[in-house]
Amino acid sequence: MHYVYIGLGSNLSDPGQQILLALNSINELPNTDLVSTSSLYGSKPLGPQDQPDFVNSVCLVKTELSPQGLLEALKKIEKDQGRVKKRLWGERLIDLDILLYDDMEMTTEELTIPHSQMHLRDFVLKPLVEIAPAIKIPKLGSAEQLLAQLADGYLITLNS
Ligand code: ROI
Repeated sequence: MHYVYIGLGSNLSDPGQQILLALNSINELPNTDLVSTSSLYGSKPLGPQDQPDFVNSVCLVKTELSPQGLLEALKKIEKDQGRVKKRLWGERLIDLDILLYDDMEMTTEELTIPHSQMHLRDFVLKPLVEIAPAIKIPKLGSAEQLLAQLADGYLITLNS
């Protein structure tokens, strides 16, 4: 069994619902169980500002899928849910990112674990620390400390 943290983000077509839909699909993957899910967080877009605010969340799954197998499964969920690529760093219906996979470190053309930008993003670290207060990112250390050191904040209060 492997323990994997997945980041979820959406800023189109009722983002909160898109996140919940994706969590359901993740829980239905073969040999994969959802262990815990963070609250939903509102955030200002990182990237072009002429796009809607995001909803972000992080979940923990227990899985027998390999990193590559899980990546392909997550891409299929994104596609089935109706994601179409619009522009770089632009709006998205649903984005599913592998953040941490056990304490693995790996880089391929398709996949970098830990996620290369996660330590710079409060909309990733805050929900991560909510469900895993003591979590450490390989080479970088405590997610809680990394969060405290961040200069820029994207998080906003969600009004739903
Ligand atoms: N900005 C926020 N706030 N949340 C995201 O999940 C997110 N995802 C992205 C880009 C477009 C870079 N910006 C984001 O992929």
